[in-house]
Amino acid sequence: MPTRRHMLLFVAAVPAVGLVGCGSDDEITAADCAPAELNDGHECHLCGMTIVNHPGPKGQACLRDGRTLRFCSTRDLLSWAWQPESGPAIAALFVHDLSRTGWDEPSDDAWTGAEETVYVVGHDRRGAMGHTPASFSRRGDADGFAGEHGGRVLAFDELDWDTLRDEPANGGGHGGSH
Ligand code: CU1
Ligand code: ZN
Repeated sequence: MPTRRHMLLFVAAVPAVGLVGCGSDDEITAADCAPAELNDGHECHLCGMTIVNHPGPKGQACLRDGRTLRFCSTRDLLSWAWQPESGPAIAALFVHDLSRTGWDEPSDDAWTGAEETVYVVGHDRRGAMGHTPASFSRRGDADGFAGEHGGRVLAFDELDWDTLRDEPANGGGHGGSH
C-alpha cells in the first residue's frame, strides 16, 4: 500500500503528464489567472516557510491545472519557475509590486504580472531567503530603489541564476570603507 508521501508525489506528477497529449479545454490560460489571497496559513511551495512571517516581495504561480502555488520570495518563485518541469505547467506568475506597497510587509492587494515587472538585483535589502529581486511595476521606482539600496535594474527576461545570488554579479561597489 503506498505511503502518504508516495501518494503526494504521484498526484504532483499527473498534471505535467496530462498536459502533453490532450490540451483539454478546461485548462487555465493567463487570461483566467488573477492574484490569489495570501494569508498566515500559506507556506512557500519551495522551502516550506510561512510566507507572511517574512519581509520582501513574494510570488505566486497560477497553474494551467487551476492550482495556485505561493512562494516566500521572488527568489523562490523564480527558482521554481526555472525548473524544466515547471515551465509547461505555468499559466501566469505574479509578484508583489513594490511601486504600490512596502518591503517590510507587502500588501495582499499589490500584485503585478511578473513578466511586465522590472527588477532590482544586487541591492542591500533582505527578504525571506536573503537577497531577492525587488519587483516594481514602474521603472522610475526601481531606479529610485537602486539609488538608495544599490544594485541594477533588469527586465524579467534578463534575470538568471546569477542575478538571484547575494553578491552583486558585476563585482561593483568595491573600495568603500566603513
Ligand atoms: Cu524560505
Ligand atoms: Zn521559500
